[in-house]
Amino acid sequence: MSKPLEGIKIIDFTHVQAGPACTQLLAWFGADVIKVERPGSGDVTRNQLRDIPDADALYFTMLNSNKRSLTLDTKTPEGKEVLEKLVKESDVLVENFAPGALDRMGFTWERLSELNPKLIVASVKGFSDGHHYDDLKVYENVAQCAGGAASTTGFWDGPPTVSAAALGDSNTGMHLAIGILTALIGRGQTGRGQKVAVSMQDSVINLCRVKLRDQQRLERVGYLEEYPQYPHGEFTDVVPRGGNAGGGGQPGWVLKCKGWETDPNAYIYFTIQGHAWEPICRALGKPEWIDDPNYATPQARQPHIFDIFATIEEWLADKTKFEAVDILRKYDIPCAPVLSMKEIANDPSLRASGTIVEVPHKQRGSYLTVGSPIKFSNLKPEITGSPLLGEHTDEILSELGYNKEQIASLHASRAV
Ligand code: CAO
Repeated sequence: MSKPLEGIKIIDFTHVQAGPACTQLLAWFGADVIKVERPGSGDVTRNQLRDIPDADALYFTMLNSNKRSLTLDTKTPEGKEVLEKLVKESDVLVENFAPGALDRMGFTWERLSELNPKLIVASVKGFSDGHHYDDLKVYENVAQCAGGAASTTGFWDGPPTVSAAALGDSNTGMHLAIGILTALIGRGQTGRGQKVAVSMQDSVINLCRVKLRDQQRLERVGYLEEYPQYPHGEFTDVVPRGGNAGGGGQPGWVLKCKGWETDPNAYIYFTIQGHAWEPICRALGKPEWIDDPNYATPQARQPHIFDIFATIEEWLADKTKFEAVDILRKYDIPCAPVLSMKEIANDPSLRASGTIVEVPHKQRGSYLTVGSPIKFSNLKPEITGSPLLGEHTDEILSELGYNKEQIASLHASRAV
């Protein structure tokens, strides 16, 4: 099966998580992604949080599948020459260096587009160009704080809280991938490349849009009726942290199931969707609630929503999270077990769908990684292990036209 991005050559000048997540996605869909790494060290994540001595860390392997690795010191004249050749033959250059690093290397947007006017240059930075913080280096949690996620996550009596989901890193990479694909379609129309820039702060804000909605609602009416603070608590002039309340306006909460005393994940998320009230009452054995004016409407339920959740927890007390969901699904009630990472790693459905895959690796044996969360009718991405540092250096140099002697001389100069 041919892959839609076959023939697209990408210079992957990315590191850590935000950029590599983007280029990994494009590699899954067929792009030839050449990871350019500093000789000797490579992407810092190769060494970070290692679980096997002398083997690439999972942090690296899980963000760099389906790529080739070229070691290149782009600060040496020889290395710059190789990069220039590569630029002339590539479709996209992706980078997430600190602000100004690519310019300092001598590869400004102007220089790159002079070398190859069709090149798309895609960048991740912490803050967008011209922002008053645009000189800052940024990591995941910094972006979550600057993007409104931390101030709105957690419980009202605790501090701002960051999410385990990589809203600042991988999420930004996904935005960048959309930008790159858009620019590739644009290039088909104009024949020219362009600069695509995504900031981590902006990407987090894009995912926090419902909280920006809530800020405006709060300013207009002074309260937010779906938050646990309503109607008994206090609102200030900023969106509060709402614990596990549903952001879309469907009241819901994380509820204890059998075994919660010893299992930190023996919980389900239970949603009281307006139209599901009748089946919820039937499932819980509370048919009398269906027409009771104290329960019949979302407005009537809200003042004692936590008493309702407590009643549901009584019903859940003798059921595991899986048993509870199996009963509730028959009533069309939106709910799910709170799954641990161990359960996710071993979930047969996730293995069957290719969302979690086991791939071979030259140093590690095999390891688990994520496969494409996007499913196509006519494309089944095959996930391959991440490359070793410089594994494809000679192969890529010879594709660029270097002969054996020239390659040996590049090695001798330590440019590769
Ligand atoms: N050859 C020669 N030099 C290279 C090279 C190569 N192949 N690859 C990188 N370098 C150089 C860079 O040019 C830079 O040199 P200067 O500082 O002299 O210009 C240097 O390596 C370090 O790059 P950096 O500043 O990007 O790396 P850092 O570890 O100091 O910072 C990070 C890391 C992530 C904070 C920073 O890159 C950043 O803010 N990136 C943008 C935002 C981002 O993507 N953050 C998310 C990362 S995932 O959590």
